[in-house]
Amino acid sequence: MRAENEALIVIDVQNDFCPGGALAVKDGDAIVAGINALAAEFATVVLTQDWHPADHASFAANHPGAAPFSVTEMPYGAQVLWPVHCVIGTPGAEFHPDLNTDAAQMVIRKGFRPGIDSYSAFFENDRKTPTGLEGYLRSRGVSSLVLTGLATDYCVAYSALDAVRLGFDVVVRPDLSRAIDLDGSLSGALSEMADAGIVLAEA
Ligand code: VGL
Ligand code: ZN
Repeated sequence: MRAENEALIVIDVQNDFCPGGALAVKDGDAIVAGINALAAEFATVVLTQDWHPADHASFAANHPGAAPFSVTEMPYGAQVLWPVHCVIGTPGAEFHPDLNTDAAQMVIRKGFRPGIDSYSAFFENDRKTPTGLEGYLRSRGVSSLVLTGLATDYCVAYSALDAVRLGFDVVVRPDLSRAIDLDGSLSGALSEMADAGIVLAEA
């Protein structure tokens, strides 16, 4: 077992991010068995779930004329317009059926406000509105995090960058994460994480 102050954060391992899903990440399902094995080592396991209403502002379909994967300006900054995905209560929003959700004590849902996206497990995309995860982890005595999941270059990277900013020690497991890789977003996210002091390794 890991030390009591260590938690595993599993980001968005949901059907819509896996092959066949609405915003499928290549080989997104290939990480599930490894995540299950890793979760058995941790006393604290948190799962996140992307959880959008159908009228969510991050969906290209809600911006007439906008193509999926184009970028628009929101009051809080640039926003990629995604295919409709992870709609509340739909099968695409459910966890991958092989993910061992029994291992988790906490599930954080994010992105449920229609007007603002939330890539990070800690803050919405204004980088200010909290999800509550920081308080949950601190009150459980957690100071060190291992992050895995989907997608490396969006929700995993945003979560990891917020976590170091909040003062957590952070390891991202690239081998147990998979990327969307839109216009070089993976290499950009990896260098930003390394520069921020995030350990990118099997640790
Ligand atoms: C994600 C794009 C839109 C992710 C979520 O989980 O990385 N990416 N919503
Ligand atoms: Zn989303």
